[in-house]
Amino acid sequence: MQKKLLAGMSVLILLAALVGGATMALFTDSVTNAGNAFTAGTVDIEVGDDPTVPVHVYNMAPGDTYNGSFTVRNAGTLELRYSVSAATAGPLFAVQGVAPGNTPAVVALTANHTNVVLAPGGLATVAFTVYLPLTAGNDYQGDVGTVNFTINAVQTANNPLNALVNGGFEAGNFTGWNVNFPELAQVVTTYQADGGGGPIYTASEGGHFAVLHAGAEDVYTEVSQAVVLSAGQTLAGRAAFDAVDYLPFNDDAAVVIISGGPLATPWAKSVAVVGNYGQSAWESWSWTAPVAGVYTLSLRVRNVNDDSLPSVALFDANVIQ
Ligand SMILES: [Ca+2]
Ligand SMILES: [Ca+2]
Ligand SMILES: [Ca+2]
Repeated sequence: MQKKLLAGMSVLILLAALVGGATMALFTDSVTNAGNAFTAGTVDIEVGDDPTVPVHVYNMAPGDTYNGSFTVRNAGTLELRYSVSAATAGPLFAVQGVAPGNTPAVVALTANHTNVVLAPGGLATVAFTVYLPLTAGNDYQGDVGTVNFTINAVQTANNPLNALVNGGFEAGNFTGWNVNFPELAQVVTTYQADGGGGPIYTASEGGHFAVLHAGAEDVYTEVSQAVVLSAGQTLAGRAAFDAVDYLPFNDDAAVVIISGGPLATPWAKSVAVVGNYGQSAWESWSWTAPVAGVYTLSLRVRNVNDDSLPSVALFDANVIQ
């Protein structure tokens, strides 16, 4: 492919910081027992010394990479956690013309941009690149683009990152979980397989675990919980399956990760796997988020082919690592 050198191209990179401010709801005490004043802390994040000054990059040629950075500062009185996102605008970042030669510039945040903790007064540098591909065509000559960086900050106090509530069911109930058929789901301390004739299970972690019974044919009994994960964070847990049925009534159970639709199945069992009336021991499963996002952890079991001899799944020790 012919590489086209462009002249006279200018790129405007505008640093516009949206300051995510929040005021913590502590309180001021003014009762007669003097001297007990409490003052609300503040969450306040700033960009650079003067966030209104834009960075200008002129004369980018296809193949050029601009390496930029800016500084963020915790100007409040509370420790905070911030995340940065970048949004582009302008023709330099838009697809133009027809392929080949219609690849626009791209911006990437390269460091320190997700869930970075800053103490009061603390500084951090956010690095980014703007890259104009060699395959950019003449349509991009002279074009201008703008990048807006948004920094959202929240307090870290009493605000644990990515909490999974009651992941090991130690509350003794389903606090934190969505349960679609409560009559088919219990939190227990022991479970005996095969309706009381099989092996006895105790908790894999702590003293309690969840037991889900299959219900109507081909309908999952499910408990689920949404969690926020950063890229590279891992969800893990333990599960076991008690086949109460025989083939061809291939009841099954699974741990499913949902984001929009089903994304991954890090654990699954069925009658076919454990054998007629069989069961598995507690097994560990894990799954790592490829990108930051909100994911739903679904624990489930169902009857297959009919609704009799409902099989059972056990779940425990769900954690974010
Ligand atoms: Ca437990
Ligand atoms: Ca069994
Ligand atoms: Ca069944």
